[in-house]
Amino acid sequence: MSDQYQPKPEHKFTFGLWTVGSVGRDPFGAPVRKAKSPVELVHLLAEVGAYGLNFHDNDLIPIDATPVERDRIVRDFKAALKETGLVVPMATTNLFYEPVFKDGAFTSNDPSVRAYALQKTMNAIDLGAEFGAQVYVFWGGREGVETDASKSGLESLKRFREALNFLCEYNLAQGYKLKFALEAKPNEPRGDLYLPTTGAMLGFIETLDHSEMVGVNPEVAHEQMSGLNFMHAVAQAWDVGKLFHLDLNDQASGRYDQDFRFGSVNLKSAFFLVKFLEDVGYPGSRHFDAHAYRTEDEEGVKAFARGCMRTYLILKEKAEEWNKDQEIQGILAELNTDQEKVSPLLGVYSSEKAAKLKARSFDREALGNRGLSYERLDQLTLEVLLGVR
Ligand code: GCO
Ligand code: MN
Ligand code: MN
Repeated sequence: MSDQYQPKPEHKFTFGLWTVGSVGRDPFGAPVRKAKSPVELVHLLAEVGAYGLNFHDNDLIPIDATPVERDRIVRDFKAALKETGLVVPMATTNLFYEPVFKDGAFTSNDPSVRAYALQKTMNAIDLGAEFGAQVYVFWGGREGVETDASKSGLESLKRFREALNFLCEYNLAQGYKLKFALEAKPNEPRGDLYLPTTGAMLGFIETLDHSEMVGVNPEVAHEQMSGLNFMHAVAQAWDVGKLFHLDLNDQASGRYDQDFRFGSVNLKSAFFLVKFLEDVGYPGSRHFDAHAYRTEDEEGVKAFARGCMRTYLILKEKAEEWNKDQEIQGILAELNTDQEKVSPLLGVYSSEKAAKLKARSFDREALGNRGLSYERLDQLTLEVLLGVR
């Protein structure tokens, strides 16, 4: 095993406590693995070489814990982090598990539920800040409907906006400087979830009072569930300075939310994603929001976690190879040459450019006849990935 695929802190690999902590329960079957305490999970993640971990409030503190229990758990958890050197870059709130949230949290019709959701989130933000989190994720787990008879789509957006505006002010008032990252998902566990894609979230963010504080947390599986190209969503978020965090996993299109090991299904998509993140120098966590197959025991969970990180690092190496490959770069250079020296007419508008462009004649047929070599380019990409270049 080559050492270059060993995870190191500089790679910023993180896992949710709920990911390696998953006991393998699903709608059809009971848990298959024993629940581990947060402290045990810290040690498991340290053993496999992760840099950090993230949690929902109730992954760490049971919802009915007394203040004394809370303090003890926080103390033990901090000690485990100190011992292992693991950090907590992101935290979030569980606003989906308890029956009180069966019809959503911030978008519930019931003002008491909306108020409770705000209270729970402020407490969870305090908890995240106490552990030094810099990013706070909002996944609207049950912000949605089964029937549109139940809630107004417009009113729900207003309620969600109102809650985020409130919490942005709270973040400012407490001096936490957290960045908020909104995570989109098209459906599951609700029939339809509001703001189903990263693009929808990016549009919504611009309507917030403190839009500068709010970005996105795109998840591979969630865009792929919608049949979308994940890397394109990530590129759009990056382009507008909103890629605050991201959830890596994998998923076959059109299925339930599978949360598979990173790279295990759509290898080529995973490759272009890693290449994008590395090429632009994305500075944030490489967070895995996935879990081991239900067939696995503890060793399988470790193999799953190691596999996520190892695949990322292998793909990172492949991206470097791809970038250095002479034939690939030759094709790209050829495709981008300005054969007819028209570049000066592009870019920022001027009346002269417009006039010159209108006066110019283009050989439409010749342009249309040009072969683009994308077949060769894609085959070369596959050969880089398959290790035969
Ligand atoms: C899911 C989501 C969650 C969130 C997590 C953090 O489909 O269940 O991806 O795992 O990412 O709740 O907000
Ligand atoms: Mn998910
Ligand atoms: Mn997620």
